[in-house]
Amino acid sequence: MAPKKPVHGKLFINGKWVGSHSGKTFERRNPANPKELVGAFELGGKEDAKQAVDAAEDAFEEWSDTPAPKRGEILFSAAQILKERKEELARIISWEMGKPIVEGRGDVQEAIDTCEYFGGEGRRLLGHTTPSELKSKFCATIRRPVGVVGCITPWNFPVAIPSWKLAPALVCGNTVVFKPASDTPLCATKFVEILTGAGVPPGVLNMVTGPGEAVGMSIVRNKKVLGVSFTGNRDTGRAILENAGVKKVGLELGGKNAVIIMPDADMSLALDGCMWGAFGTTGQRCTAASRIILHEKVKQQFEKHFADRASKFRLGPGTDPRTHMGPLVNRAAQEKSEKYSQIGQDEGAKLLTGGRKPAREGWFFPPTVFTNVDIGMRIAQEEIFGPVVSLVPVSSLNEAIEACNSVEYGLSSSIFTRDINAAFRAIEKIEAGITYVNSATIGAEIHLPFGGVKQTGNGTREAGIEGINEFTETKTVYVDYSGKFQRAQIDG
Ligand code: UN1
Repeated sequence: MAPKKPVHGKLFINGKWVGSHSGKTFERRNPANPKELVGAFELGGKEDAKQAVDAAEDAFEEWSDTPAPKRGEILFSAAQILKERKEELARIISWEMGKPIVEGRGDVQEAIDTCEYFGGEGRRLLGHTTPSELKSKFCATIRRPVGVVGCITPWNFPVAIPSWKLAPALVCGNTVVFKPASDTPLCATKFVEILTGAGVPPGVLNMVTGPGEAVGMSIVRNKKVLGVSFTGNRDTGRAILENAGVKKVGLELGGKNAVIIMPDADMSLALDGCMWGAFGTTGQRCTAASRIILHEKVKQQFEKHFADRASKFRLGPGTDPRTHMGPLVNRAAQEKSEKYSQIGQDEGAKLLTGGRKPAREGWFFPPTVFTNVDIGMRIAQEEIFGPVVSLVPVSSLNEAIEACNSVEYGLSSSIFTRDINAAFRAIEKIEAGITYVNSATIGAEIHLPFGGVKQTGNGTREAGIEGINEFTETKTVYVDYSGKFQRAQIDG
């Protein structure tokens, strides 16, 4: 049973659930059935963001002095609570955001993995040591927390992505102001409850719900905030960079990810991979496969089966276990998929299936497949963030790689082939942060770095061992125990 009672969500500042200065709330509705209210959430603003930052600043000294293994233990407890409440949370995710329940469970599992992984970082947070050029001198690096950090998260992985940011931020000794997406405030509230229940002390983690311009930008502009981590759309990412001033900023801004299918590929595997990569989470992943670059020798065979399978997908609420694909997150997302379906037809691509919103309640849109897409067309260049896929025919591996690289983004990519030379050539030449061989573009594991090149980001990576770089400053330490005055570069 999905929870059905509307919630009144509050802000979380200095260890207390509080109302906003505005005294107003905003609503979130079930995307599969917009008549149904998920809840009303406090409409935070500049004042609330400021209060949250002040609370985080006050809590910083004690938290950053807490031994990192103790901070890690709190994350292990959070992982335990997430395990116990996995099913409940998965249902809330499906209800509030729309993804099928099986994917909701995956979202929670990703948060469990992340809390366990970064819990373990409490006993690592490795620096390095290296010899000195001088005698009797010790050289090393240690990691220090950044300070107060702002974590601004999207709705598509409403528990997992917050965990990618909050878990490393906390274990590294930062205090946090968390601004979740306004489409998934309930998931964020639950995650904060769990972290607090696991023992995160008051002031260390604060959450302010509300509009990006008022809340998010106040956090970004606040001089007491020394780091910002953001996942979301490119325009917001740019605005964050422009407003952050001199701060540590980590950005993950989406993709236009491609799967390359070579003639020697296992076709049934490639079909399964493309269905999952393109239509998993209703195409609403930064890593979603929105372009399939097809070798002309397998074009006919592939497009027929792919469109056939896509047209048989069952749309429905995420909470219904029979659902293949849930709704889009909101009306604007549905309109965007519809708009691009029209653009594709106007550009002269051939629509094989989908393209029109169904006559039913909810923000649904069917799997939509275009073929004979020219790589320069807008549907093959712009991020749609919906179940709209472009099949692009090519005649060689080089042409496929060139097509793959012809976009501004560079997050994920994939190639289906049995030819090891082709696979390694793709690994080397594709401009992306992630390349899969014989697997879809989605499904990154949390102990490996996640992020992209070109306009996908600004060079940071989340998750894995590199995930702590975003939330630590490196301090270089020199200890001269020679008892003499020694000058580097001169006395060596
Ligand atoms: C995203 O789409 O922003 O690799 C994150 C994946 C998931 C995370 C996606 N583990 O598809």
